[in-house]
Amino acid sequence: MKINAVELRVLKMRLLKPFRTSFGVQQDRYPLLVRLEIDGRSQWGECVAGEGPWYSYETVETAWQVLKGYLLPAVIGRDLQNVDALETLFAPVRGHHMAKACIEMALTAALAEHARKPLAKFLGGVRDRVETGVSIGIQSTVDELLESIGASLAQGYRRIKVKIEPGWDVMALGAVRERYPEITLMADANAAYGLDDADHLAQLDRFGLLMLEQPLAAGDLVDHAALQRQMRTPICLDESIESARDARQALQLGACQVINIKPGRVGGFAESRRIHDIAANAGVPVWCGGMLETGIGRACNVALATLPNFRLPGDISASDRYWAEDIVEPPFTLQRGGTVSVPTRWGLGVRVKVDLVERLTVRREMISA
Ligand code: OSB
Ligand code: MG
Repeated sequence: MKINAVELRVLKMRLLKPFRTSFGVQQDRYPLLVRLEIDGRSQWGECVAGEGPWYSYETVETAWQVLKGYLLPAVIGRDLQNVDALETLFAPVRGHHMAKACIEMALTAALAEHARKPLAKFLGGVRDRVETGVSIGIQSTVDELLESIGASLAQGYRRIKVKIEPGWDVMALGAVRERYPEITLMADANAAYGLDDADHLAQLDRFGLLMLEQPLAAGDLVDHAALQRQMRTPICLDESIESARDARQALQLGACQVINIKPGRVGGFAESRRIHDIAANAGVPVWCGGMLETGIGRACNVALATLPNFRLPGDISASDRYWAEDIVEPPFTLQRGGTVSVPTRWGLGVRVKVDLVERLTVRREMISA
């Protein structure tokens, strides 16, 4: 397969509700999309980089520059029979896994289409629906939090993740547990704490959380291991795991008992698969995180979550939790048992609404040889 050219676009899309985490509030999302011209057809992909360098050092702007300046010149016009060839060409660029991932995932979808398989089957998936949950942002009041959880449960979601930060943790989760003693509940701190907070965080043990996601800074594997020794709640790593090497070292250190895999964060499907296998061999479950994706990135996440060691519900909510109108057809909808169905069409499995994408585009550029 040959990538003849790549179109980069940034869209502007308003989230239905502002999303607040320990690193800030987001109301508008500016997804970076790529459209590969490959063997005479178009293959869409999505980069998960955020608008500012909060969750990661990567941003929409850095991804655009690294794609345009380094990654795309290395691959445009080359014959690529598989993803290994792409990874080899990308290897000289240090980091920037989000920029790399959007091309890797788009190429994989194109290879799946070429092999006349749905992406999930092409990846080796074993499920036709995936379990999902919701990620609930930091609210102004406990009443609003309880209301938001109630609404999600009423819609059929079965796992609730609550964003926390210092000042919005023990009290908020205590109120949730009092109202909903039985729900599958977890918390995500997005790196808002330090090891000095270990005693405070250990108070979360009494809430029977499924896990505590990324309590400490991304680089603090050793401190996560120390914290895990001081609390019963399983620690899950998100920001800390950018590669299979990170996963291997985190597990060796005892820094976590669960891993959140976002293919867009780790460089794509191939690296996700490596992390999946390392975790499986260690008896550690993984689940698929989300980055407020459009239907394009969501289709990739759904496909990945069909692999066997994705044993916990993902942050893969339905399209209507984020967008008034998704840019793919059909949109992702919530099915019985709090699941999302895996597309069965070849390749990415959803059709991109090109006219809508066109209307939402705020920046575009064609990169060719
Ligand atoms: O930490 O998992 C996270 C969204 C943006 C950046 C980081 C995270 C999140 C979420 C939302 O929690 C997950 C989703 O529903 O897409
Ligand atoms: Mg997270």
